[in-house]
Amino acid sequence: MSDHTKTNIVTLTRHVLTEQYQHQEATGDLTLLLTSIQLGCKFVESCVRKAALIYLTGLAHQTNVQGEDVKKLDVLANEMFINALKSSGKVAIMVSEEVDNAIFVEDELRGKYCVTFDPLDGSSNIDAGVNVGTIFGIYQLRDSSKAEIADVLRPGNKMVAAGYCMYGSSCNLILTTGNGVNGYTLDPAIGEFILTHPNIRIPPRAKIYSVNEGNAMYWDDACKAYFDSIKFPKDPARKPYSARYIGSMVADIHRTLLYGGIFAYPADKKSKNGKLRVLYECFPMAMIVEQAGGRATTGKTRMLDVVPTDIHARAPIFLGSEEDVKEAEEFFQKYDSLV
Ligand code: P6P
Repeated sequence: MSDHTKTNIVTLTRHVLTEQYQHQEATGDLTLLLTSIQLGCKFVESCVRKAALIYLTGLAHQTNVQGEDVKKLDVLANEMFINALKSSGKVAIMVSEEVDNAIFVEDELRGKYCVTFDPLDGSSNIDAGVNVGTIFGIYQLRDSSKAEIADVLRPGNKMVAAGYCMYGSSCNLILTTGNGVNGYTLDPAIGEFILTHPNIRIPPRAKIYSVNEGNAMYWDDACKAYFDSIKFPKDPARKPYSARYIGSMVADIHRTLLYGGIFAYPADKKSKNGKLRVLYECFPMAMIVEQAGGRATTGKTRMLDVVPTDIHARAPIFLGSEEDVKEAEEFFQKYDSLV
């Protein structure tokens, strides 16, 4: 008798279909949309893997809407996802970190989903071989909408799915469709994402904090006081937290999701709304972390309740283990009330 586990492979598509079958109204459209996202991820993975060999690293001598230097891989990844999503026939609106304005798909190819994405987040780390990733969030068009910008300027709690794909020692795709979080690993031999991390749950607390301390001189007093409270605990029974910061959001969040702790990109005197973008960084990561039993906040309000005013709007973010993030929020509230 063959080893059943080796021939009963649960691919991402099969897993999502099984989950979707439980919803009477499911049409298979989301599964088909996710197939086009998987294609984009496989393409980017192959480019990242051989970037140095085919001179894809280095600057593309362009700057993006954020005014950041664009790397060749950014350009390739962005074009790939736009083409894959458009040709799926399931998308009406796309918002890309690399494109100034929202992209409205022509009528004949227009579907019912809106996809926000950062095609290659953390790309400033590519030349150093550090993990980078693609982040995406998915909304459905509002009822009877013909596709307007208001369909994407909605709170993150209206998203129907979110995920990221991390390009590192292996290629891991983490996905939620609103019913928990699952992780899939690309098997390049068969070109399929295989279920390897079913029902991911974030630990309720862990002694790890992940923030760019190089910005500490710009933080407000409440933020400085919170991080000091976990680095220099007053209670002799409590040990200081460990610092872990890669500077590539997908990598930092993936570690936080699996090991726990708190990740933060606070607002500061340099960036009054923080650095990370709401639609294609904060919201997808907040949905994933909440679906895994964690918590995500701006420091004052639940991240997924934020209503973005612009497709490239930024927000401060603290997310991770529920107990750690709750402690930070209580700290800020108490500190603010003292000041
Ligand atoms: P800093 C990468 O450029 C990015 O958008 C995220 O991936 C990452 O979390 C953040 O910026 C790092 O920013 O200011 O710490 O280098």
